[in-house]
Amino acid sequence: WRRTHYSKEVVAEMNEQEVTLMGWVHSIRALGKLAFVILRDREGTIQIVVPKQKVSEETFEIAKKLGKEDVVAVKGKVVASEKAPNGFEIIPIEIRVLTKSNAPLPLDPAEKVPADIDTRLDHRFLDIRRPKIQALFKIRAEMLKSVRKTFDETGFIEVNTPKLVASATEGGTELFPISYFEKEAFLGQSPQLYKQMMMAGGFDRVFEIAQIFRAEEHNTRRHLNEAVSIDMEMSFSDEYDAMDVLEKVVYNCYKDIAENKADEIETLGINFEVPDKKFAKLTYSDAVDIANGKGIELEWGEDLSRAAEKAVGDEMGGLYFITEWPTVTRPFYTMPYENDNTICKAFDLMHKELEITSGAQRVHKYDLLVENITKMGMNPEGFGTYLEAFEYGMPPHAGFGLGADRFAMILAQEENIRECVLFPRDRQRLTP
Ligand code: ATP
Ligand code: AMO
Repeated sequence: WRRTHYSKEVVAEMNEQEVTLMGWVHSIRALGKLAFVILRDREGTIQIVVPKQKVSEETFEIAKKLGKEDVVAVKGKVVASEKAPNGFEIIPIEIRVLTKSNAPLPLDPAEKVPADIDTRLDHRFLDIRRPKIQALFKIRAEMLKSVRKTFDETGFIEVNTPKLVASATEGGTELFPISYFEKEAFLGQSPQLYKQMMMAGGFDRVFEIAQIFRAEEHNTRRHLNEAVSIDMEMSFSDEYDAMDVLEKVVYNCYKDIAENKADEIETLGINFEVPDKKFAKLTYSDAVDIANGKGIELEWGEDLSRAAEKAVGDEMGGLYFITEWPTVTRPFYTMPYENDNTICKAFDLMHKELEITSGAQRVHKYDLLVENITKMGMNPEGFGTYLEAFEYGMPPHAGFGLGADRFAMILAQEENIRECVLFPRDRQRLTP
């Protein structure tokens, strides 16, 4: 047997047509001479009606004995019926049980009130069978598809860089050390150094969508220890060019999801609005003023605290950039302004109080880069051929890292980043 249709593809107009459906038993109700089976597949659910008089004795016996989450194939006839939920029902010709499920279930995908998040993540494969969760991950997949499309249309080349690395790139977050034969090595925190080397390689515009690893000690609803980062780097460009590309990438995701994932949005029960094409811009100094104005203590030069991010997020709402950051708050590779090197050409893209992207124009001058590395207490010798790339013709360049999991969280309007990752890695969780 081969599946002929997904549940969603069957309509009343197919009256009398034979179809083969495959999926899981979402629920089963067996009355004396009648059984109702709700079959669930990737695209939804469909009702199979099994009247004793209209099916073979064997089919009726099989139907009656079905259990929740058994995997079945049903060959049946579409019968238009005014009484049925969608104007038709399926009367089976034959039912095959492909696999029985054990009972009771540790988590019931048909349950209206879901279990707590830890139980759900422990039995994630069952949780993923729930239509809401399927909808969420289809939206996430549409996001990644849209991102690739926008990068492709704007001349970016997709690259893959190593995740087993020899050094840190992002100060302020810890590295995961690993044993790499006789050498010291780490899991990559960011493709930062590699994407910059691609600029020295003459690629002009590159992007990468890949895992980043960060030994964040704290347990929050917006941090993971393994996240997916959408990174890009572009040559002969400054931070404003990078912000323009980011606006396109983000806006197109909203647009594509609104256009192509209307059913999933409905399943999630959210009010999904496409933002304006251009996002507001605010300087770091303005952000400090807003926070101070709301009674939050914050000195110019400090990174924005959670309280400050909340205050600014309340004031701004939606999507907005924060630009012109104090140089001391950003990594060594960030380009300071020529006329005032206390501020730099860095930006963050925020959604309300959540940072979803960091980016900047980079230092492309060798001497300044070495000076910055040294000033931040690191040894330039540890940077190997990264620094060499700046000695033989490095173009001016800019780029950003957009957190895919955080962006998915915003798009699906979820409060906890773990909801948007199939198998999240946090302080407590290393399995499944
Ligand atoms: P990035 O790591 O790229 O800067 P982020 O959004 O992860 O971006 P953090 O720097 O981790 O931001 O955190 C932003 C602010 O929130 C920092 O001031 C940090 O000290 C604070 N913060 C982080 N985690 C917690 C926590 N669990 N409780 C309170 N404050 C926190
Ligand atoms: P940054 O460290 O700000 O910048 O990271 C970029 C974006 O990645 C996401 N992110 C995370 N998401 C979930 N859990 C985490 N622990 C986590 N850490 C980061 C956030 C963040 O905005 N090299 C620079 C980017 C660049 O300048 O191009 C960088 O890594 O959404």
